[in-house]
Amino acid sequence: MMMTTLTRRRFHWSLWAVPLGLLLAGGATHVVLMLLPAPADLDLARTQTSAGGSFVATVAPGDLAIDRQMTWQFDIKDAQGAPIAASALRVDGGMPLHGHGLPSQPSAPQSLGGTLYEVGGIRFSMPGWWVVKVHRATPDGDDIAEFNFLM
Ligand SMILES: [Cu+2]
Repeated sequence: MMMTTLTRRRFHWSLWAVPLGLLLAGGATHVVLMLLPAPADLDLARTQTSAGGSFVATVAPGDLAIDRQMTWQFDIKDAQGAPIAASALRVDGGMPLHGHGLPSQPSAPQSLGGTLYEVGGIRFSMPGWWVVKVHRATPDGDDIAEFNFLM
């Protein structure tokens, strides 16, 4: 009777050892990533030219806050300085060192007239390095302008 109890207890431990180990290893990797500092030469400029050069975007994020839905304004013009159809634009983002996106789904950009657009539903959920990306759909795929934020 005693032996059976001991064996059963040992069996339970071995059952937990693998998932527990994986959990700890996964957690440790995440902690190491979280501790990595953002690049020292991070470009914090609020005006950025897209990687493909098809547009220039300026962001006016207003008051930055953690864990609050924010509505931001963007000035976005094509290479000729003209507005871009709002339907060709979208915004997303995330934390490059943590491998996760925004905890929210930003709304579709709304034209405020001219080259001004408004995007709601932008949220940061923790301190650290965040990237917010403006995508412009083009026949050759998305052209993207990136903004860095240190929270
Ligand atoms: Cu994170």
